[in-house]
Amino acid sequence: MSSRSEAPSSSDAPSEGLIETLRASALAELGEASDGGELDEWRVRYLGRKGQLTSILRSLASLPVEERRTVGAAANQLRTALEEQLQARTDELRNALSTAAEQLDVTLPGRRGHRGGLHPVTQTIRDITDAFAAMGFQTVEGPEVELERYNFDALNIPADHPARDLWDTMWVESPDGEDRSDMLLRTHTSPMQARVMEKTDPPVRVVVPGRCYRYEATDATHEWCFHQIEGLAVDEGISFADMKGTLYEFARRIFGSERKVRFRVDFFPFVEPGAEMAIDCFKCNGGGCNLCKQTGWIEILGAGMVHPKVLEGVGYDSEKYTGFAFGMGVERIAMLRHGIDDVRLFAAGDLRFLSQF
Ligand code: YSA
Repeated sequence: MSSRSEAPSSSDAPSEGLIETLRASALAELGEASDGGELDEWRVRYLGRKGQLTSILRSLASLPVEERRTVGAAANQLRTALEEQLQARTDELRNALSTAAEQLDVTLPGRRGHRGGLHPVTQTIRDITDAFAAMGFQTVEGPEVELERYNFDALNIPADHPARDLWDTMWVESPDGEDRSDMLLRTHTSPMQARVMEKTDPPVRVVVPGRCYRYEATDATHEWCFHQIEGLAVDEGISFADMKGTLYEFARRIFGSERKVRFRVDFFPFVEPGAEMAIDCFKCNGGGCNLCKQTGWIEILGAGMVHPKVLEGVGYDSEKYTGFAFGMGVERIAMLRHGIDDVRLFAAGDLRFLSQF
């Protein structure tokens, strides 16, 4: 509240003028009181035992009889008026408060908060690495900006080898714009084979999830940036049968025990022999449909026995140690598991798509 009137001093003889002055200041201050505490202070200031109006009423006795009658009537009339105004202001503030309370309806049901979730590619990576962890494979990660040496040379893919055409490459420039020519965005996760073996003596059992990049046009099954999971097992006496058993078990855990698995010969310069693995199409159960391009089979990964040159390149004795390796596309597997028909949906950032997983 702003201005407050002084209490009438003993030298101020009660008069009708003084009462009118008091009425004006009391009503102005009452209008400014905005809560119960301020109303109570106001009441004490004007109507309390030592309040300003009470003091006037007490000092009426000192007035001559005629004056006492008129001034006393005015003071009593002011007391009644102030009491009524106090009640009115109290009601007014109470109503304002209850209106605000009505606007906040605490009985309404709460608004559901948005709950985040894992991206379907992340979920698929976790499911696959968990399946391999149960078979003794450790998960490791490696650089996405890779040296040409690991991406190609260490994998038995020399500069003039036609297999380099399979992996259209994004080469990396140094910050000053110079072409580094020996650095690239890895085209597959296979460079981690040599990186892991250089640092580890056999036995080796690892899976390597991560992003890969290829300079190619995108379509429903090809992205320029996608994920692979590499697998590598090297030890004494590892055979093709171990590879098949491991990959069968992976397929059973990820796609269910009712799926059939097919191996066929394939070529990769860093394996000998090489294979591709397919599962029977779960949409048509192998009968042939648009999903499996009428073949009844869906290819899910490339694999093979690690080429002796790759083992020797990292200093392993290829007479003593053998191993198998494989590489699978994570988006393609997620597409198969969830019936998604376009790989580009994964990176489009559309919550209508992502919130389904
Ligand atoms: C083969 C033998 C081994 O011993 C180890 C690994 C491999 C795999 C090899 N490094 C490789 O990259 N083969 S691949 O070019 O055929 O790709 C493997 C998988 O990645 C494909 O089956 C597919 O699922 C996925 N892929 C490839 N290009 C893709 C893609 N997914 C989305 N977009 C693309 N552009």
